[in-house]
Amino acid sequence: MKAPTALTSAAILAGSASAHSIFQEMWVNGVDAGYLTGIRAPDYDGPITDVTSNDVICNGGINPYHTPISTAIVNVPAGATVTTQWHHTLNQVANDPADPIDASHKGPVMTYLAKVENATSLEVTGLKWFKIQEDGLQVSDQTWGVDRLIANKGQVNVKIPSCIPAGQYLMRHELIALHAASSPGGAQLYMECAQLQITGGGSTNPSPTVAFPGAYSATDPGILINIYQTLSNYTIPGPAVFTC
Ligand SMILES: *[C@@H]1O[C@H](CO)[C@@H](O)[C@H](O)[C@H]1NC(C)=O
Ligand SMILES: *[C@@H]1O[C@H](CO)[C@@H](O)[C@H](O)[C@H]1NC(C)=O
Ligand SMILES: [Cu+2]
Repeated sequence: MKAPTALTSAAILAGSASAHSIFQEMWVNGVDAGYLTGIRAPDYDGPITDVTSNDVICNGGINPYHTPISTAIVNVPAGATVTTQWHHTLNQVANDPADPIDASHKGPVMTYLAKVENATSLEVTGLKWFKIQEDGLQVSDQTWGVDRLIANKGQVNVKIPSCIPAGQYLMRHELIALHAASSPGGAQLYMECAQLQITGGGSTNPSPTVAFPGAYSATDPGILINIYQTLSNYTIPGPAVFTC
């Protein structure tokens, strides 16, 4: 990790460990799709810190994908709940205190979908992403999406909208660790994309849509932020969540 100059001692402690995370398995309505099945996961668990890089789309650039990349496209009925699983590393070690992610890595958890022609195509630029889930700061007790992810043993429940058109989609599942985010480029973005075949559904065109890169700026209030204070609000990066 980088060692920015003006950090609190908590952030410096947090920055000393390479305690990152990878989204690596999912369940559809409680049924395990299989380890790494339909998920493009890198071997290395490190973050993306340049929000203008193509690596923020689906990772796989500076952190190359584990090979062979899954060619599975996971069937998901519209309206289903997808449960995602994060772990500290791809090859988990027993009794890892930083599994599923180090507790210092506080920040939001988000999920996006983009309709694609071919969910196994590795060409991911130019897609139109809409947000379907977000979990930022609960102001009352200053707990974050990542705190809830840790409490839930690395799992996040994401409801797939019931009204979107059937077809192939990429699901971009992301968390942003803000422990070093008080200096520009300090926020750590972790994301993987899953290959979905959504069935059923409806005919609603989801909106708003955003581009990656483009949806985030390095100076967004949710990206450039000192979390070592009591926050009265937190602006989750990206667009509003689409609902049917
Ligand atoms: C989808 O993309 C994969 C990977 O590029 C390719 O092997 C496959 O032929 C494509 N399928 C179709 C139907 O175009
Ligand atoms: C959000 O919190 C920041 C820092 O605590 C504060 O400066 C700002 O006024 C707050 N904004 C709103 C809309 O409450
Ligand atoms: Cu980390």
